[in-house]
Amino acid sequence: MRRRPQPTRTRLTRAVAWAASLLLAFVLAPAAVYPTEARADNPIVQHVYTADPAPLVHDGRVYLYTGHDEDNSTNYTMKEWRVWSSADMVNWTDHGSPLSVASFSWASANAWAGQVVGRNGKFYWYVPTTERATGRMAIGVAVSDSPTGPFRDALGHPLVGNGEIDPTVFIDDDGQAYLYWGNPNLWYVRLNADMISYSGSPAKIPLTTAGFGTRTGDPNRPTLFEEGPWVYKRGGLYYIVYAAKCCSEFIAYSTAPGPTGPWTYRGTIMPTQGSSFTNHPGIVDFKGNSYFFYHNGALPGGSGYTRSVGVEKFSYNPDGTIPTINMTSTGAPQVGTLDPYIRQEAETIAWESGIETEPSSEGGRNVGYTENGDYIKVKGVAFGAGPSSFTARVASATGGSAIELRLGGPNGTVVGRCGVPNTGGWQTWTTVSCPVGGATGTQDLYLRFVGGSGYLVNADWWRFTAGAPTALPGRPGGSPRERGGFPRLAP
Ligand code: FUB
Repeated sequence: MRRRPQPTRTRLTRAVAWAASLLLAFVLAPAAVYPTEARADNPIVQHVYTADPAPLVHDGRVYLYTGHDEDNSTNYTMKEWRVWSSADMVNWTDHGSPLSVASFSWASANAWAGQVVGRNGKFYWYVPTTERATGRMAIGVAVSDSPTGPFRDALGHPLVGNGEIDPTVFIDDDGQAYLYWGNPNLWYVRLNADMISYSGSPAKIPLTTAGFGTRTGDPNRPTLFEEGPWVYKRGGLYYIVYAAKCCSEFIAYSTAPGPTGPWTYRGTIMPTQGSSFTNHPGIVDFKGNSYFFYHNGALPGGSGYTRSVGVEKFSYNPDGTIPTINMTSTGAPQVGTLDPYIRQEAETIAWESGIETEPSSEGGRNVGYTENGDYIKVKGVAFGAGPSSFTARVASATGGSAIELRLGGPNGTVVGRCGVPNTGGWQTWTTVSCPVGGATGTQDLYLRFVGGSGYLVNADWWRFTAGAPTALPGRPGGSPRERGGFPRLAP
């Protein structure tokens, strides 16, 4: 039997668990009275640090591409890019890392801020990374048939390289695509329809104070433009949103009547906030709302080099200007609900404490490294008239563990308890089921892992089955222990 090593938990995971235990003391006492727990949903991801958000809307989901600040990073220790997706802006599925510095044979380090755009049924990921031959930053492009990858280097060499960073790509209504990037300058070049080559030479956008505001105190950089451009068009107006001033940065924007200008400075979107000296914008419309993505240092251990991505909903002013948007810990409201009667990936998470994710031998990813009391919150689960049972795909190399199903909070009402046997290995999968009672309406669901010491349960996916409870504890069909000892049924 292959035993999974029991690595030391990351500082981030321990820190989040510590923060969660503090939170329990202050938040969960009221939660015991009020079943709907008011709970932070920013940062979007808690089990790894994330940075440099780039959202993409495709086929009813928002895909979020980020960098990954390694634990204990003290100077942009970033080896890979990550992908997340959501159908409701609060429950985010972890798709892992389909692109890394190692994906580019010509690159040596630094998985910095990129963006993915879709065209002709393919997805193109433009990233800045260090070119080994020159030691300077260059822009690479990777391609995939799926928004979640796998992505492969489209060229085998940089698309363009001049030592500057932070590519953003915009495709105009006439089909012309533009690649913009830069720090300290702001460059653009016209991309060809193949999205992996360009016409003409890179050109500088004039950084005038009328176009990009006035910076004081740095004669080399007279305007506010610093880095991280994000270009898009709305209602005939072109927007460029960017990190301004340094350091600490804030987020500003300019508008223009065309994709190359002339630009007019429009002011601040997000003031300097949030314990990170950088910030980075990404804006999309999704299901009728507008969303602003950014990063800060809000997680335990967070800083300018251990950042995490958040999202806020906003509305444009009637004249097309963008209001001031502040960072919050509550984040964007949920769009719709989550259907518990179809397969849900265990790594679809609104909030968690203590868990990590890893590649699953059955494809995709699984939740793992769970210890006693660790939990996953899934927000706004539409139980309706209520389920009769819960089914999960699990693996474990230890016995006597269970997944508790709780409502409203990690210590909330128990509506089911599914025992998890020793399956013979952490990637040896079996399906377990248990009865459920008392889960009706729309509720926040907590999957809480309980058992002895050490790692307990890996979970790949789960779903509920609708209907009145049928297999009660103590009746034929499996012992209460096998089914996890379901404690009680609600009236
Ligand atoms: O994450 C590395 C760099 O920090 C990005 O490329 C910049 O936008 C800043 O966020």
